[in-house]
Amino acid sequence: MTTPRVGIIMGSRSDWETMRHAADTLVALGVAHETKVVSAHRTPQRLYDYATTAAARGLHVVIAGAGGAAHLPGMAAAMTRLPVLGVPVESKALSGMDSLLSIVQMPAGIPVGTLAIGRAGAVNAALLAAAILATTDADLATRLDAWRTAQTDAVAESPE
Ligand code: RP5
Repeated sequence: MTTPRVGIIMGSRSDWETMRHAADTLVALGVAHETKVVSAHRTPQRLYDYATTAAARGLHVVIAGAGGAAHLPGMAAAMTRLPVLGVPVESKALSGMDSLLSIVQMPAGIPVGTLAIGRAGAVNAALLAAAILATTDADLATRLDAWRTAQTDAVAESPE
């Protein structure tokens, strides 16, 4: 078993429909990762245990997705020095604006790298995590470059 280098956490199983895109992207790039439901308000002890042991367990980056009053990324960031990338999950009531503002407006001192609302944010969080790891992993850098080249090649010139 390869030690996970990226931890994907989310506040609820209902977030998986969004966060699975982060996991799928890491699979495509060959980045070992783990996924877990960790709620800041429903399972605070699970969050404490996860965040305070993340670095020692070998994780390098944490991707945290949550919706509504989305304090999971900020709380996780408060308890680990690892980079935390926050994904605002699209909420029913406010279309994810609540999630976005909850995650992005961190007071100075504890940063959360905030991505876009929904699937785009989940995909980009994984790409950003891979880019961070690629600074010290030449093989992954090659795979990431190839992924981007494939994306470029897939863009048709004609709209029809
Ligand atoms: C947050 O509340 C979760 O991140 C989720 O986006 C939202 C709703 O959770 P459920 O009521 O669907 O479990 O904690």
